[in-house]
Amino acid sequence: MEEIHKSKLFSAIQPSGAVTIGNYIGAIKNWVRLQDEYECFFAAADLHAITVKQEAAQLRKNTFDLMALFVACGVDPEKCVLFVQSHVSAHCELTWVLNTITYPGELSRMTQFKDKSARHAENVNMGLMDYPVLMAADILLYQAALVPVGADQKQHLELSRDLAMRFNNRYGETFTVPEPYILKDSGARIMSLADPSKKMSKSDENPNGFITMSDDRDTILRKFKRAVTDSDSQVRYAPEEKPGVSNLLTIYHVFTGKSIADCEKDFAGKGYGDFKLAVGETVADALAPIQQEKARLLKEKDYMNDILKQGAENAFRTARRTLSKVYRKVGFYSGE
Ligand code: ATP
Ligand code: LTN
Repeated sequence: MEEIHKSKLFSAIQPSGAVTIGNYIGAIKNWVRLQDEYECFFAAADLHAITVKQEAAQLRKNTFDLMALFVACGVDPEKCVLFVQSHVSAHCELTWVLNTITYPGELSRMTQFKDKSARHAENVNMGLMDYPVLMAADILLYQAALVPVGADQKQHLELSRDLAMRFNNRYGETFTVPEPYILKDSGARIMSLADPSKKMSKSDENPNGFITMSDDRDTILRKFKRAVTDSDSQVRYAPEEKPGVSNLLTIYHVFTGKSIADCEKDFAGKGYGDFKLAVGETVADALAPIQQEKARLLKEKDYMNDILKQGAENAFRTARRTLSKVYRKVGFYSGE
């Protein structure tokens, strides 16, 4: 039988805290949708996570937890390569080479670097600045054609594309130039429930701003009940004028699968109280089976460790091919 070569896809999430429904909607949910069409590589980006302070035991736990969550959300380890970034040393090795074609100015003007440097002023380190180069190495190692992420990662992906093109120009065709896959609608950027002008983020100091994938039903209902809306009382999608309500409508639309127009119709003539309760119940109902499956997987330690071991081996096989090519192109002596 003729072998069909699928295009490759790479994405990752940092094990830097509890995953939010923003991460789920902007990233994981799309991975599940794309996994049949592409040859997929998904990682827990622990090398990225240490660019801000992490507690070692917590990082280890978060990493295992994140991998169980991927599987519980429907990322199929039979179809996709699932692995921990630090298990494949090629990520650091390619980062070094890419560093030599990256200009400091390209990194110091990155929005995320500026934000995180301001938030972690006591720990502005070279890793934080080099974060986007490591991300480019992740993507380029696997010759990924597509990278599904939330809108906040767009600038980093542009750098990955620039570095791929720059390397190809300087040393000859080596890397696939990756395309971002970012949702067109507002699902690409789920906003904080407490302040709809800010993106929902797992490292927000106000836990009322985000819903995590492991929040229980009461917590979910309580957080939605407190969600910031506006002084009007119409449930209508208008992101500029009504950012809070529009964000809740987006969340409801994603978890019900109904169109935004149909979601608005569900609440015609109803007040914000009913609306927020319905959004909360919908999210709690959708998360319950994922939470149950994750709890089961966390107990299946051998099974999960096998997936990660196999994943690292498979990832390494692909990564090594690219890294050897890079080493040859830049002129490293191979002993042959
Ligand atoms: P941190 O707050 O620690 O920086 P984060 O919540 O932004 O973390 P990441 O690990 O940086 O999470 O992101 C994982 C994925 O989730 C990325 O693809 C990112 O674009 C996406 N993502 C993060 N926040 C949102 C959001 N609010 N809406 C949609 N997608 C998001
Ligand atoms: N920086 C990403 C996580 C990440 C990533 C990647 C995403 C690390 N490496 C490669 C896509 C491709 C983030 O979402 N904060």
